[in-house]
Amino acid sequence: MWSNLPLFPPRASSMAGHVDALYFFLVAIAAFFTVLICALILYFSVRYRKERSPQATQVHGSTALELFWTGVPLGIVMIIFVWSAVIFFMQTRPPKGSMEIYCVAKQWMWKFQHTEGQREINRLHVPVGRDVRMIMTSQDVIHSFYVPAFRVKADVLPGRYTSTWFRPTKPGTYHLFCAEYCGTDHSTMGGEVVVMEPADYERWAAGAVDGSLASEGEKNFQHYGCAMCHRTDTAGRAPNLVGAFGKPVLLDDGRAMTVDESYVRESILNPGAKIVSGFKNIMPTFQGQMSEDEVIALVAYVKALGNGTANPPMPVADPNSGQYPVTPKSEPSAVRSDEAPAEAPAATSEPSQ
Ligand SMILES: [Cu+2]
Repeated sequence: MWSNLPLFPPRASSMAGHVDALYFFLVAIAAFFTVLICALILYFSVRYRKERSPQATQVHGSTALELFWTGVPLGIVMIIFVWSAVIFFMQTRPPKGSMEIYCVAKQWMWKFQHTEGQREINRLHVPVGRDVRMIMTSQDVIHSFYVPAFRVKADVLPGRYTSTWFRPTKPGTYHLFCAEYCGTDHSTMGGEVVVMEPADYERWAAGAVDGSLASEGEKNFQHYGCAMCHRTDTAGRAPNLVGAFGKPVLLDDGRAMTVDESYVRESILNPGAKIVSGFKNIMPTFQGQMSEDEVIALVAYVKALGNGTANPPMPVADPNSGQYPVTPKSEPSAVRSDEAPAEAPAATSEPSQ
């Protein structure tokens, strides 16, 4: 019934029913008290008008009344609080096994990158019935990813990843908005989400021309010389990234944390922030040298190294000697070579798998 009301956007995600139910409850509570108070004002205005003037009885203190008008509102707001919290937790915790799509917002467009390699601007294709997790960042100011039909809205901030998720339930095309005023053309910063049948989506995603996002990250990994230190053997000057993603890691200050997208991003752009125990703070920052898109591809590659779906980095020859180091250098250089590292020859004594 409500879905036909033009005041409301279509309900096209698993979250929409929950959000609407809470919303209608809030409206119902507000309507009930509005009507109740208006009716009482009218009734008392007539009942106690001056011409009839029955004398009002003054009441001083009533424990029962105090308990009633404290207890009832308390009960109502606690219901609202618990109900909202349940929905909030549902909304902020993507189900395990969600497919992941990266998003970079900028003035004034939405860029999306699928792990299969598809890139889109202001248009997002997703399959119906799948949990979709958005991993988002901004290239400039604060934006907000808002799809009314999914009842999903999440801020997109520069300098960090934020994330949200949804499960589309109906194929169709739905509005995408930026819901945070972000400058002159904020109002044009929108697009559409196209929800497709799974088979159609597979066909669409298979059309990627440049290979997967992780394979693009692998190229960046070689290009920026990451493989010189992040080696797959124990001789590396930096942690081995194979199998690292999603696992706990011990830092040199004794803290433990899980390797997630935000940690990988921070380690690229601010490498000294969280050093893995047993390693030195020698990595140069790539802040200002890599675009958010390149960082995202690297994050996707490190993630794929974590679950074994990507090729491990190829060993890279030492730029000075041309040799493949077998022992860690005693005084590692803190300066990155600006030249792209040499391609590794096919035959090598290093373990390459
Ligand atoms: Cu915006």
